[in-house]
This record gives sequence, C-alpha cells and structure tokens, in this order.
Amino acid sequence: MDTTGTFLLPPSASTMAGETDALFYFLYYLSIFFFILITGGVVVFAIKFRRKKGDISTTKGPSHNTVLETAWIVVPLILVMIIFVWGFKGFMKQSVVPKDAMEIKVTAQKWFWSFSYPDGTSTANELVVPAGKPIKLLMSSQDVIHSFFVPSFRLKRDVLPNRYTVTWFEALRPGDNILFCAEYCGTKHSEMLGKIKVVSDREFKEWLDTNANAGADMNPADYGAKLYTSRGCVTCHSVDGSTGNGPSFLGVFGHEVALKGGTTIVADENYIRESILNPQSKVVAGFQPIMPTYQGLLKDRDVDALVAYIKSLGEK
Ligand code: HEC
Ligand SMILES: [Cu+2]
Repeated sequence: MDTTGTFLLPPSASTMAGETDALFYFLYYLSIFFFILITGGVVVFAIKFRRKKGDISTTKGPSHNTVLETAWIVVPLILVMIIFVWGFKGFMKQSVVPKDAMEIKVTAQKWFWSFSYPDGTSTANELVVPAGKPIKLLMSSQDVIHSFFVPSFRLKRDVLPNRYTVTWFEALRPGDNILFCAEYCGTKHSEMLGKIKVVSDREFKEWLDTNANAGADMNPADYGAKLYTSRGCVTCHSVDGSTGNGPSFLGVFGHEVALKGGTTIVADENYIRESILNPQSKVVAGFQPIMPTYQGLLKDRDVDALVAYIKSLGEK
C-alpha cells in the first residue's frame, strides 16, 4: 500500500486511487513516449536532411504513403479508445454509489464544511468515517459554489447551492486525510480546510456513541465554548471584542443591539437563539447578512450550550 505518495501523486488512501493512478501513469508515459518520438524525429530529420554545402539538387517527395497514413490513423485511434473506455469505467464507478453505503450529508458554506450523520450527529470540518466501508456523500452549499476535494482519495466533486451532488468513497485504512475546497469561494477560500479521519469500525461506533452524548458531562457554557470553535462560529465571531465578518460575542448578552432598519433589541436568550437558527430575521446594523442558518445542523442541546456560552461572555 502506498502511504507516502510518489513524486507526482499524493498517498493513495481510497479504493478508487489505484485505478485513477494507473490511468494517470498510462497517459503520462504515453505522452513521454510520443514526446520523445516526435521531437526526436524532428531533430534526426533536421540533421539528416539538412541542405549540404554545394547541394542544389531538388528531389520530388512522395505524394503519399498508404501504410504510413493508415498507421498514424489507426494507432492513435486505438490508443484514445483505450483511454476513453478506461476513463469511462472509472467515471461510472465513481458515479454509481454502492447500495450498502452509509449516507452522510455534507454542507459547504463560506468558509467551512459541516457533516451530518444518519443518527443526527453532526460535526464541522472533521469527517470521521470507518475504513473499508463505502460512504455516500450527499452534498449541497448554503451560498456559492464550493468543491469537495480529497487528494489522497482522488476525489473531487463540486458542491452547489440549490442542488444536491452525490459522490462516494471507501477509505483503505485508518489515518488522516486533508479536505480542500477546490473552487475559489471568497476571502477565506484557502482556509476552507477539513480533515477526513478514517478509523476502525469499532472506533467509529465508539465515536458515534460518545458524540451522541457530547457535552453531557460538561457545564453548558464550557460545551458552548467547544462548539464555538468546532462548529465554525470562530471564523466570523471573536470573543475579545474585535469585529470580524460578524460582531464579537463579547458583551452582547443583556445589552442593546442596534438592528438594520433603525430598531434596537435587548439581546436575551431568545434573540441569541433566533440569531443562530434564523440569522436573517434580525440583522445587526453595520453587518452583511452573510451568517448561514444552523437550522438542522445543531441539536437543541447545542443551541442551549451556545446561548449559555454567549451569555457568560455578556456578563463579563
Ligand atoms: C460566515 C460568518 C458567520 C458564521 C460562521 C457565524 N456567524 Fe453569527 N453572525 C454573522 C454576522 C455577519 C452577523 C451579523 C449580521 C446578522 O445579524 O445576521 C452575525 C450575528 C450573530 C449573532 C447576533 C450577534 C449580535 O451582536 O447581536 C449571534 C448570536 C450569532 N451570530 C451567533 C453565531 C453562532 C453561535 C455561530 C456558530 C454556531 C455563528 N454565529 C456563526 C456571521 C457569522
Ligand atoms: Cu469553498
């Protein structure tokens, strides 16, 4: 198994990788072969048939050569047909999801990834999956076009607003894989990174179990602080009073907030909750309505914890 990668390609960590790489190297060596054949031919003929001193004779070149012409039509035709059939088979394999695949919902938004599992567990920027099991990804975007790109899986698929795209993979072995966004999506596009953590089947079940009870043994404000980073709030909201893409959480709770349109509201629990689940309903004055909704991405308990966390920052 290739865990370090080669000069041209990253490590291969999915069942599709071997086939993709084989086709890549076929094209690569074929190109080198023809490069040498053609440029070599040009050089050799240029030398061999150059005009020599005192040679003024002209010869009549052949008008055609049936054998040669047939060969340069038939040989490339066979080669491109091989490439076509090979590539098409791989494309079909990547397009048709195995029936027993576990479905995970992927949501892309500026500038992070969210994943939600069949049992309601959800994470941001970290996808945990078992090795040796096909995983189906049902993907959509909350805003602009993003692209789900995992080099070590040889997997890339665009993620679009208002439409689902589907892809799948099966990881070969436990380990971490980097997830990039491969479609320029704004200021922090280059920071739209995620991790695909492949674990054993047993570890995956344990992880799901602990995740289902995440935060149960912590006080809500501490758990909220954890969610603040793990769910991506940190990309837009500071907790030290500095303004980012969104207002800082410092000193918000219990204070008056000026809203777009000239009204004000005192930030209480309901306001915070509404701001998380339905951010467009009350937009803070001086900010763009760019906050994505977390409806369906956070459990009730998570929202409670975030409210408690923001509350704890307001009282300070
Ligand atoms: C893409 C950037 C972005 C992300 C990510 C984001 N927000 Fe926001 N948020 C904003 C912006 C911009 C505003 C101000 C405009 C508005 O009210 O919609 C805002 C407003 C808020 C407000 C109202 C604040 C106030 O001063 O009245 C709360 C509360 C809030 N966000 C909570 C959260 C929480 C909790 C998360 C993470 C689960 C989060 N936001 C993630 C951009 C973001
Ligand atoms: Cu993106």
